[in-house]
Amino acid sequence: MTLTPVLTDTWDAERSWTLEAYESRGGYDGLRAALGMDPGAVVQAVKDSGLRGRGGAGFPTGMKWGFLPPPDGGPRYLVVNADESEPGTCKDIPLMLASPQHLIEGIVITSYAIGCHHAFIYVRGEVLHVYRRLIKAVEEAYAAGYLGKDVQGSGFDLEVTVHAGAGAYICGEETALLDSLEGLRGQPRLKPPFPAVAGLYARPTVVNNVESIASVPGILARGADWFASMGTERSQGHGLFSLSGHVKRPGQYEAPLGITLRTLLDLAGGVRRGHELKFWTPGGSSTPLFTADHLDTPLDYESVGAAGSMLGTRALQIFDETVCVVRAVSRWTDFYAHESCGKCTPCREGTYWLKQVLHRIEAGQGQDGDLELLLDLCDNILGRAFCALGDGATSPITSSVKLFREEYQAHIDSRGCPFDPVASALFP
Ligand code: L3W
Repeated sequence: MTLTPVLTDTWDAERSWTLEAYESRGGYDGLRAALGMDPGAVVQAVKDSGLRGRGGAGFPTGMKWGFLPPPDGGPRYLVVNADESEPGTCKDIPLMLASPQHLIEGIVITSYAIGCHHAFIYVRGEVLHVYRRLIKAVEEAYAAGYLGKDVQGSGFDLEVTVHAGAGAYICGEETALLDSLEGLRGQPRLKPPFPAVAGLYARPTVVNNVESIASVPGILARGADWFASMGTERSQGHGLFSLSGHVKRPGQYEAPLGITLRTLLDLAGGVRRGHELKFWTPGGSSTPLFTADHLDTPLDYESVGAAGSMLGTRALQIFDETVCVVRAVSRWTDFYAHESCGKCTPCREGTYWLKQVLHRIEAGQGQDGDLELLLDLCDNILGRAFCALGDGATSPITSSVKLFREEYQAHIDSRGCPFDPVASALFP
């Protein structure tokens, strides 16, 4: 299996982020095709392509669009979730920097398909350079008649607003994002109702990830069959795989779903010289860890799920044998405890306690029974938190205790980190 540069096709072009560069490589052909079709046929094409949400959950995109109730004369919205902030996840930000018109073309096609006349891009606030690039790209698209009144003479009108968040991971959860966009404190809402029924300003709303929307132009330009011919039977199409950590050439590798880490590592030059793979995340820090035993697991939703993890955002963080798993998991847990929005007790209190226990184990002050305590805390969060953040916080802990229990125990028994010579000397 090899790379399939579709979203990444223009990234090496001179000033790839400009409309001129995008159009010179067939940009907006998908929109021209879509505008010649009935909106319902555009929805059907996306359904037929098999595209599944690229933000982590893998929900079928065309089916989500199909959940919108019939038009009632009131507004309906498209909101692009560009709040990428999960540790390890680094695909949407490079995509928006290198090729923002890909996203904008996808927004116009999607809006046309679902009957939306005002779309929003909710972008992570800390990445000011991406915010600026999006603003400029939207201005270019307005000037060229791809946005605004009567898009390309079609009679279809569309306004796009770029909104910068204020730096909270929870606002990547779709309903917290909607609250934040409405000017409220970003905290998840109870579902149902799903956003498709009552979303932004309680109106029917489609919330999709950046990569999902950016994948739509290719489907319209080249056909649903072309997209569905890539990947596996139930995980179709191409996707961005982000390799980071102890890999020779980190970066975004675009390939059909179902590719393996072994192949991706070959393409990326392998684990850094002289070292070997110890553990990795298939889909960001919220997904259970994998080891070298999973090098040949096809990276599609079904195979990764069957192997006990989640494909998530395809954020492949590579850790070699020099890394202390307790330390890595402890850092992720700090993140979840810091980012917990506080709305529900299992997540707010649970992540705080997980952090305390992990810190003391890491510092050589762990006690017998701490591993059982950690697992018990996870058990009391998993499935009991208000949203996926709580569940996600438990994944690296439960999986790492299962895979590396001796390493945790060694921290407790030797009263220090076996990977840290200073700590080991202090606690002989
Ligand atoms: C209408 C129904 N709509 C489901 C929609 C729903 C949503 C989508 C998926 O979490 C995961 C999470 C993270 N009628 C519907 C319906 N929908 N049933 O389908 O929903 P859901 O609840 O399965 O997932 P989610 O809440 O969107 C996303 C995982 O992704 N993740 C997170 C990565 C982080 C980022 C980031 O930093 N930006 O992406 C990584 O693995 O743990 O499990 O739209 O409305 N009956």
